[in-house]
Amino acid sequence: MSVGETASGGRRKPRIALMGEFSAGKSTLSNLLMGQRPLPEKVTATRLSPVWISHGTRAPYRVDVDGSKEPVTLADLENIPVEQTRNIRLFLEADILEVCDLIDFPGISDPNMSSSVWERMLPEVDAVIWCTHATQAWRQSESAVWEDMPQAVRENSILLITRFDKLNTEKDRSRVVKRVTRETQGQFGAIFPVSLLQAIQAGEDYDLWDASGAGPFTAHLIDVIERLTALTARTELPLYNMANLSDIPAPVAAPVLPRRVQRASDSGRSARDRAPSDPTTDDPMSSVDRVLRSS
Ligand SMILES: Nc1nc2c(ncn2[C@@H]2O[C@H](COP(=O)(O)OP(=O)(O)OP(=O)(O)O)[C@@H](O)[C@H]2O)c(=O)[nH]1
Ligand SMILES: [Mg+2]
Repeated sequence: MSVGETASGGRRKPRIALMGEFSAGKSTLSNLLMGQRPLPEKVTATRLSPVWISHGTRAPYRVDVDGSKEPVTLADLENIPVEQTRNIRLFLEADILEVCDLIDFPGISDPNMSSSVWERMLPEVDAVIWCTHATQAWRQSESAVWEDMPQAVRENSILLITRFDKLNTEKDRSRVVKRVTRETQGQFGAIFPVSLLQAIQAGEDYDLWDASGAGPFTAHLIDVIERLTALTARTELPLYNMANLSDIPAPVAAPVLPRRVQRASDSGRSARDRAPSDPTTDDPMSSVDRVLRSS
């Protein structure tokens, strides 16, 4: 699929990539946001092409580097030839996919995989949720990749310090957040520490959900999607292809936001009214979905 082309033929949705080092929690996060677990979450690095996930019921397929398409099965994702595959297209009926596409990237510095496997997908991207391991946060390899990211993408991106439960003392936690904040100054729209493990375990417990970091993060994510929706209404070209947001043509008319992307706070309901969900039950409503629904 070429840059700017939409799966449905309609106006395209913002495309949010999940990026970072291997095992940082990219696939776990994609699954958490979708409230379903189609992507493998592995202790060891997975060798998987970028998985571009959109709303719908179409059968999955792979897009070869030459542009040809071929049906694939979910159970067989890990046997798809990585170097020859541009991306895997997956269609699911998760609520979050009604307002954005998610692209689950492979780890950035897998020695067994050429970086072109993920680099060739970058021009499709509007924003990134970058997952960095709390115990080795913001390595040189991560900062090197981020340095090359256009400002238009950076300012709409979120840095998630994942696996935060692996830091045992308050002193360690505060030190990591301070250092990463200092080292990435001005390079992300926002930074959040999060334990995806605790977010999954939180179930319907709001206090645990907020304490995991997932509450503040998902509230911010809704703001980002709202902003991106306004931007992508003005251009078919993904923001990666813009040096600056000022390159986007001015709006002809104020974009009309889908109801689901309206701020949750507009409804006058507090975060406490919005229940997180447990992706371990096959409930298709993820935490973000519920926040969107409550608007
Ligand atoms: N303790 C803890 N484990 C986590 C957390 N997030 C993810 N994990 C675990 O880390 C492992 C790797 O997670 P994935 O989601 O597969 O990581 P990934 O970034 O997609 O990894 P690759 O696709 O291989 O690059 C899995 O075993 C997850 O359960 C977290 O916040 N805390
Ligand atoms: Mg993964």
